[in-house]
Amino acid sequence: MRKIIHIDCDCFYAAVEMRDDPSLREVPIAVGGQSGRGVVTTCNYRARAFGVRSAMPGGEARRLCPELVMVPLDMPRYREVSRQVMAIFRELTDLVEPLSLDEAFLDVSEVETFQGSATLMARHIRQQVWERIGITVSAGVAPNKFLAKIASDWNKPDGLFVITPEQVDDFVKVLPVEKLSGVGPVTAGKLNDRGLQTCGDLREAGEAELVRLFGKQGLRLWHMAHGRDDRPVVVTRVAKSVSVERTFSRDLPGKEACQQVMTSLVDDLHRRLERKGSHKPLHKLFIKVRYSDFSTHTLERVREPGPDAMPVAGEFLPLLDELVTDEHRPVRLLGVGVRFREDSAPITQLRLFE
Ligand code: TTP
Ligand code: MG
Repeated sequence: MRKIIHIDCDCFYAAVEMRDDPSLREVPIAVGGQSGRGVVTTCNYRARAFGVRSAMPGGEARRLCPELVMVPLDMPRYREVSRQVMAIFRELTDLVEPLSLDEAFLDVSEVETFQGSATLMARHIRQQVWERIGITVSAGVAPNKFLAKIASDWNKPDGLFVITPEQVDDFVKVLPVEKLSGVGPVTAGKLNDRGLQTCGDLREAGEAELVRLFGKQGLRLWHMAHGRDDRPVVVTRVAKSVSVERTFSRDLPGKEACQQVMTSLVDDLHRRLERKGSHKPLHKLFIKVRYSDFSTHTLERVREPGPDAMPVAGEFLPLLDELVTDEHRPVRLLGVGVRFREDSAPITQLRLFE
């Protein structure tokens, strides 16, 4: 059974604008659409109360809400905030699949922090994004992607909704077909015309009937109507490096203590590499030391070709030896990491994707 979190920022572009200009916080705002033929890309929840929506012509939005404040788009700023938000997700797991600037799926099935509780992880992420970035996000937790996405929308804005494996069946049975991914107004209309309103109705209609009506999509509907969705979380970003670091509750007294910690630190690195499922060839090893006065030093070396795919503690010790020149200087933090050999094919794909 997988644990999937879907996160979607609340009125994303508008939230960034409100964060950066307090005068916009208490008024209805729409982003984009200020020029004659421009459309609203998004609007805050105050504006939504007037019926303003994404993709609405600016003129119509102003008619619905005369005091609407129109804010021009600032894509570079939204991209930067998006990057920061995604970075918070990646502190939890590398299995992050961004769907757009403001939403992503996370597969946290293997994450052991937070006692393995995806609910606690989602709560943590929501809090971190609010405290560190200053916008709210809504999160959904479920055993698969399609349910997690429905869940994140359930208590929007600033909400969290969890569908546990035990709840899936009851939840799906009464779920309106419009909520299913891929079911737009046309498909929904066709289903409703046949008296099919909920996933429970789809189940009763039967697999053969759904396939007869909708072909391959019918089969997908049939599976979703049972709460099933096997699509994996696909990681499109190519990691250039992986590292782990540890801050000690009490400073290590010096180099020798660092050497002793190395084995368990490299074990952590192995786990992280395995979790990424990355078997790309390693190019470099690096090491990081932060002393008690917070000065931070790093050293990196090309890795000598050897028999092991995974780096071993013995390979990091010479770097430690070289980096730590004062044997008895207290160490606050120690980190180890690897850099992958540049691999041109996936990077090209990433550019296309972007
Ligand atoms: P959404 O997540 O669809 O919308 P939202 O974040 O503004 O509002 P919420 O999630 O709270 O319902 O889209 C994310 C951003 O993408 C949105 O802030 C603006 C942009 N966008 C467009 O440019 N065109 C569109 O048609 C939509 C829907 C969104
Ligand atoms: Mg959003």
